[in-house]
Amino acid sequence: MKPIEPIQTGCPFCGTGCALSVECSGDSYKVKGDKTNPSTQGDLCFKPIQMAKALNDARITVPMYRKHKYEPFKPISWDEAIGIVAKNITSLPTEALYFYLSGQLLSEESYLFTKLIKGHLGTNNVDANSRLCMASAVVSHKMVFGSDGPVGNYRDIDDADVILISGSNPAWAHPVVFRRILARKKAHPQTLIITIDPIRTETAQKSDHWIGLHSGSDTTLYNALLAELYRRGKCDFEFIRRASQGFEKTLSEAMTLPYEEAIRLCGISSESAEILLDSLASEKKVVGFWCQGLNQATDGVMRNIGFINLFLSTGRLNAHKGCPISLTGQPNAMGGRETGYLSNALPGYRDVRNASHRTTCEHHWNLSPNHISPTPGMTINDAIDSILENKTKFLWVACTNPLITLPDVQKTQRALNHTDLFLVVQDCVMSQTASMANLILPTHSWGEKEGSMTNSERFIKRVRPFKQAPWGTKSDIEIICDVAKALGIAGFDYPDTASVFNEYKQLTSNRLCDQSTQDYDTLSYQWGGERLYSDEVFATASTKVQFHPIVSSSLSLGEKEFVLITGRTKKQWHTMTRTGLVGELLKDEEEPYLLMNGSEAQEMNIRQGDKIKISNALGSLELMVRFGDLAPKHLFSPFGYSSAPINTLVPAVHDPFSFQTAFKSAKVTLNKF
Ligand SMILES: Nc1nc2c(c(=O)[nH]1)N[C@H]1C(S)=C(S)[C@@H](COP(=O)(O)OP(=O)(O)OC[C@H]3O[C@@H](n4cnc5c(=O)[nH]c(N)nc54)[C@H](O)[C@@H]3O)O[C@H]1N2
Ligand SMILES: Nc1nc2c(c(=O)[nH]1)N[C@H]1C(S)=C(S)[C@@H](COP(=O)(O)OP(=O)(O)OC[C@H]3O[C@@H](n4cnc5c(=O)[nH]c(N)nc54)[C@H](O)[C@@H]3O)O[C@H]1N2
Ligand code: SF4
Ligand SMILES: [Mo]
Repeated sequence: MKPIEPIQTGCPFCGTGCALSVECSGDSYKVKGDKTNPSTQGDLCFKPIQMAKALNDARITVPMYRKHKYEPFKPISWDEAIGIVAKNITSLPTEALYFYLSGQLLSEESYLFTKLIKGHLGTNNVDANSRLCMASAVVSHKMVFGSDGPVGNYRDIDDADVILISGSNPAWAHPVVFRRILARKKAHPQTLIITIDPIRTETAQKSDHWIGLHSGSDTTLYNALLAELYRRGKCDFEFIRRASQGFEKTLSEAMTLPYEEAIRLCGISSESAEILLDSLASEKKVVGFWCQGLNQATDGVMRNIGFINLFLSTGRLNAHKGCPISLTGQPNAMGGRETGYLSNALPGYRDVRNASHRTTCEHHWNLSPNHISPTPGMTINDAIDSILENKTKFLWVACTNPLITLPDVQKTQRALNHTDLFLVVQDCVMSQTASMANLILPTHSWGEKEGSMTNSERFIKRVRPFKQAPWGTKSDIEIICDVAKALGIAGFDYPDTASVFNEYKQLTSNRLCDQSTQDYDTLSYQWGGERLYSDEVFATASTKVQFHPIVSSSLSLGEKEFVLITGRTKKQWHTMTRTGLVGELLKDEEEPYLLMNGSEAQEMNIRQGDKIKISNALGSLELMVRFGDLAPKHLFSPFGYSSAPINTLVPAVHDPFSFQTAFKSAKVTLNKF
C-alpha cells in the first residue's frame, strides 16, 4: 500500500508559528516539524504533538440555544441557529451590536468578520483579544516606525552576540524561539543571554545574566541606560542625524533622574546596569525580544518605546548590529492585525480614521461611499461597560474565552449574564464563556480547518486539515458566510478558502504587509523580507524613524501590599479548554498556585503547599503556595484556571494609548489560614 503523504500545516498555539508536518494513520496523528519551512526549520515543542491525541474530546456537535440565560440549553438545527443570529442583528440598532474576535482565528476568518462587520454592517464595534496582548506593541510600532509590524526576524538570532530579553519568558511561551537562542549559545559560547524580569524564570535561569528589576520600573531603567550611553559618547550620532527625529527631547526626558537614583529605583545593582551598558555601547550584534512584561501595563506603550529607543540610539536596526523584535503571543495575532480586526483598523494595516483607506475598502467590497464608519469602535473593555449600561445588547464572541481572560471577572460575569444581552459564542468546546451564552455555534477546530496564518517574524504559511471534523460542526468561515447570506448580503459566496485569501490579498497590495502576489496553494512567504526598513526609509510621514520621550515610573506599594504578576504556565494554553484535556500537558500544572519569594515566605511563616488567601478590593482567592526566585514583594500566579480565575483580582485598568489591560501589576494582600 502506498504510504499516505504527510500534511503540511501550522501549530495552533504560540506566535512562534511553527510549521508542522502531520502523518495520519486512522485516528492517530503523528505531529512533526516541517523541515522544509524556512521560518521554523522543522523545530516544534510538545504542545501540538500532545494535543493531537485529544482533538475529538469534549466537542460540541450541535448548536444550542436558550432564550433566557436561566433556562437550560436545547439543541437546534443550524438553519435555526443562523436565523436567530441574523434576526438579532437586524432587529437591534447597529450601535447595540458588538463582536469579539481572536488572534487564534485564521486570516481568512478574521478578514471575513471584518468585511461583514466594518464593511457591510457599517460598525467598528469589533475588537479582538489582541487588545489584551499586542495592542501596546501595535501602537508603539506605529508611533516609532509609522506602521505596525515587527522589524527583525528569527535569523537574527543565529549570528547574535547578545540576546536581550525583557518582559518575556520564551523558555515557556515561545519555546522554539528560545531553543534557537540556546543553539546559538552552544555554537558560539561567547554569546550573552541577558534577561530582564522580576522573576527568575526558566528563561532567566538559562541566561548568563538575570536582571531582576522591580515590576513597573522598565521605563526608569531604559531612560537611565539611554542617558548613560549618551554621557559615555556611545550613541550612534550618525544614524540619529541621518534617519531619526525626536532624539533631543527624548534624551532630555531620559536625563531627568540622576543615573544612580534611577538604578536604585529599579531595584537592580549597578553591576547589572553595567552589563547592559557594556553590550549596548559595543559594536556587538544585540537582538532584543519582549512580550507581555512590557505590553500589559498602564505604561505599556512607554515601556515598548523605551526598549526600542535603546536600539535606535545605538544604530541597531540592521543585520550587523541587531534590532528589537516584538514577540507575538497568539498563532495568528499578526494575521488578525493585517486583516484589520482591532477596533480602529481596516485590512492591509489601514485605519478607519483615514478617508482614503475607507474608500479603498468600500470600493473593494462593492459598498456605497461613506458606508464604513470613520469612528474607531469601542474596545472590548468599553464594550463590557456598555453592556452594563444597557447600551450593547448583542455580543458575538468567536474563538476566545473572555469570562476568564478579561480583567475583573465579576464585572465580566455581570455583563455576560445581563438579562438584556444576547450572547452568541462560537467555539469548538464548552468554554466557560460558552456556558453563559444564549446561543452556542459549534465549530471545526485545528486539524479540521484551512486557511493561512502569519507568525512573529511576518512569515505566512498555510494551515491544512488532516482529519474529519465531527459531524454537526461547521467551520468558522461557513458560519460567517451563512450569517451574511441570511442577512441578504451579497459577496459571501466563496467556492473555497483560496478565493477568500485571493480577495483579501489584493487589499495588501502596496501596503507594508504586501502579500498580494502570493499564490494560496504554495503560500510560504515572509512579507517585508528579512528586515523592515533596511533602506532607512520608514513608514512615518517624514520617512524618519521617531524617538519619543518616555516618562520614568517605578513601583510603589503600601506597607502590607504585594504586586501580583499574572502570566502563563509552560504546558497549558490559556484557559485550558483544549490542552486541559491532555494528561501529559496537565502534569505539574493541575492546580493553580501562587509563586512567592522563598525567604520572604519563610519570614512570614508560610511553607510550600500552604493554602493562602490573597485579596484586594475586587475580591479574594485561595491559592497554594510554591516557592520561587522573585524580587521581594512580588508574587506570580497563572491566569488560565477557571477554578480560581486570577482575573478576579486584576482591575480593568489600561494603557491610555493602546487601551491594553495592565495584567501584571494588581496589588494584593496576603492572609495565611
Ligand atoms: N505555554 C504557553 N505558551 C504561550 C501561551 C500560553 O498560554 N501557554 N500564550 C501565548 C500568548 S497569547 C502570549 S501573549 C505569550 C506571552 O508570553 P510572555 O509574555 O513571555 O509570558 P507572560 O507569562 O505573560 O509574561 C512574561 C514575563 O513578563 C514578566 N514581567 C512582569 N512584569 C514585568 C515588568 O514590569 N517588567 C519586565 N521587564 N518584565 C515583567 C513576568 O515575570 C513574566 O516572566 O505566550 C504565548 N505562548
Ligand atoms: N491575568 C491575565 N489575563 C490575561 C493575560 C495575562 O497575562 N494575565 N493574557 C492575555 C492575553 S495575552 C491573551 S492572548 C488572552 C487569551 O485569552 P483567550 O483567547 O480568551 O483564551 P483561550 O483559552 O485561548 O480561548 C480561546 C477559545 O477559543 C476556542 N477555540 C479553539 N479553537 C477554535 C476554533 O478553531 N474556532 C473557534 N471558534 N474557537 C476555537 C477555545 O476552545 C477557547 O475557548 O488572555 C489575556 N488575559
Ligand atoms: S513553539 Fe509555539 S508554535 Fe512552535 S510548536 Fe510550540 S507552541 Fe507551537
Ligand atoms: Mo496573548
